[in-house]
Amino acid sequence: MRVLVLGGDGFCGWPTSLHLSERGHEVVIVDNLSRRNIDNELEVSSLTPISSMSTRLAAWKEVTGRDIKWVRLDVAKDYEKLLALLREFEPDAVVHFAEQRAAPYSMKSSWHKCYTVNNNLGATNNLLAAVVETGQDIHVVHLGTMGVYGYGTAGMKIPEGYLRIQVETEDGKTIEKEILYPADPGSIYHLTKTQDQLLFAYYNKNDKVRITDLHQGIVWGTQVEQTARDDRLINRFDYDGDYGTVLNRFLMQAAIGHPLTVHGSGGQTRAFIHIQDTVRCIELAIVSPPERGERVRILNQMTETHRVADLAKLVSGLTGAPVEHVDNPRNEAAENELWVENGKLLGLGLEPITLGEGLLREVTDIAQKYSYRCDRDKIPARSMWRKAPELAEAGPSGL
Ligand code: NAD
Ligand code: USQ
Repeated sequence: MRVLVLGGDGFCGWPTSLHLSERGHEVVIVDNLSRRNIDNELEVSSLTPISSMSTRLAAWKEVTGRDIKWVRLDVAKDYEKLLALLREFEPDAVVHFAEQRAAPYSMKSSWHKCYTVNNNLGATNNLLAAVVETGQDIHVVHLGTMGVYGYGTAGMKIPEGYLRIQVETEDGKTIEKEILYPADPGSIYHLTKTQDQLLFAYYNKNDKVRITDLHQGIVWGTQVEQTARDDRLINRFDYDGDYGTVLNRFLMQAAIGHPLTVHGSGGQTRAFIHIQDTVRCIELAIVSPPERGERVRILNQMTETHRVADLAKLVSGLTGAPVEHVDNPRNEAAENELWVENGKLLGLGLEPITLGEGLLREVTDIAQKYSYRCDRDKIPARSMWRKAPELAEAGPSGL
């Protein structure tokens, strides 16, 4: 298949591109390198020494003999170039990773809020408008987030995208319907993902665009089979207070003897998936697209759920690192339960890597090996969800 990977230089996009290339798909990457520029803005670098795009692609060619092309363009701004590329390449599928993905970064200032909304919604709408304009039957596979649902489940399992409801009509009848699960974003970043869902629903209804939206949990781990083959192919590892996600941060903190930074009580429960499973899920989604005319297919791309405090305990037990409960900079529920339906990807053949496997290897092979590159000053999460302390007192709203 011909696959266009938008955001193919990123943490999920790079290993996905290599995985798909190795599986025989023809891959073209689009990326504007905004993520690397944000590292410059934040004065931080990936813990792992990532190579430039041209070095990465030359190394892949050298190691496997396979070509991956890279086109540098801004999906949110360069609409005409994107349209021309779709017309020229005629992809069977477009995998859309090209968004600003950090919740803390999206909350840093009003500028960061505007950037995140303009970038993410601009990119998604440009892609969908361009797909329709080409007249081609392109399957759009988007990386969404578990966070669109909020994390409170009122005692029920979160279904895969749609909620079955019953409505009483005026003449006393009961009608059954399926609606998009009510959106409950917890940050400006998560808000953009809930709005992406409406763009997908509309273009799917009006233009019959085939769309798969993968509601992914927090990704942990660094390497996949292909990125581990050569140092020049290594994947990025974010550990800083804005882009580092919780489990990878704990693994790095343990490696350098830093206390594990649990926000508040650590009672927050979240969904997780290993990066190797991410790339497998994306391939599964690509090779079994929805039918034309089928509604947007939503799959929950996660394999297990954990409380943050339990993760800290697990990593501490493996490494001896102390646990520190720090003030939570976010406006989120201190405690929540989370049950998630994920039968669709399992049904397509996903065999999950669980947390127990590989956790310690991740600490030694990646976090310890590159710990000399860590800037300890970048570890604390300094992006605040609310400015005034009196507002923070009010506590989070939500389900
Ligand atoms: P990332 O920031 O590492 O990668 C995103 C890539 O997209 C970067 O290389 C960036 O330069 C590029 N990009 C951003 N805006 C662009 C634009 N306008 N034009 C062209 N390129 C652009 O993020 P990631 O961790 O790889 O996440 C990829 C996707 O998966 C995101 O949409 C994110 O919301 C989703 N996701 C990630 C996680 C996670 O834990 N990392 C979990 C769930 C969902
Ligand atoms: N947390 C800590 N200590 C830390 C860092 C985080 O306790 O040092 C807590 C946070 O307060 C939060 C939880 O861990 O309760 C998760 O935070 P995170 O930064 O790991 O994840 P999040 O901000 O939700 O975002 C990440 C990705 C995002 C993706 C999302 C999936 O950056 O792109 O959409 O995970 S999900 O969480 O399922 O919505």
